[in-house]
Amino acid sequence: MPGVYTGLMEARRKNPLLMALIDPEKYSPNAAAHIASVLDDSSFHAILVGGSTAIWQSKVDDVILAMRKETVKPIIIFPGSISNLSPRADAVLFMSLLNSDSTYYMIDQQFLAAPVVKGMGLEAIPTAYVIVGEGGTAGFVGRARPVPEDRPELAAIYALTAGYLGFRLLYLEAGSGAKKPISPSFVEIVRKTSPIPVMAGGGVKTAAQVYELFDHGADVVVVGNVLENPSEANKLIQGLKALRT
Ligand code: 1GP
Repeated sequence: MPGVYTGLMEARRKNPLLMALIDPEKYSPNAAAHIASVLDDSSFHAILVGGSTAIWQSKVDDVILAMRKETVKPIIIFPGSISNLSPRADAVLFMSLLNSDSTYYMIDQQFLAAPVVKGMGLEAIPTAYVIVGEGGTAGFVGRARPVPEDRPELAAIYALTAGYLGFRLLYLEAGSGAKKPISPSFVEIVRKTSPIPVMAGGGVKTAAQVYELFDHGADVVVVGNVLENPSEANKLIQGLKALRT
């Protein structure tokens, strides 16, 4: 059986990828189970679980266990901190926040987390995390020096750096609940330089926005907040059905 990263990259050869972000602070196990069953019958390729603030681990375990019963899609931790880890997941985006002013978010927390990830048996997917624009809570908590929205060439240099350092994904983050997503032209400029697949997330609400980011080269688009509103989530999922071919 291929690993999670390998499986996703195989899927990427056919279509760009969609990932749903579930923040365990915002979902009860029942609500998480419900959204997982909806996502299981959708074009989404994987479910990310995490948020920017700390959370106790048993809550993360409960949310993942509840989702596990409803979906066969890979469940990947998107950690805000070491407390977001859970052995119930399939993998973890083992992230370094490259444009943080603090070594804590670049390497210190990863140092603390590495033995835990190993002990939990999680597949670690080396991911370079770069905050763009307003950056939201992730930018605030992570002490980021966000890349200005009109300077995509700086993010392209981060992409090159991340590739040379051996990261396997680059995540461009506008911040959860951002007023607008990272612009498609920004993603396009980064993608032209990036030696590794580019993820974009933060503020994506509609299928049209997802398609636009895909058209401009995003390998992965992440949506989170919009899934918390059942009617908006349904509209988004229906609008993305064309990806299922
Ligand atoms: C946040 O990029 C993700 O880390 C998703 O953002 O919640 O705004 O969709 P939204």
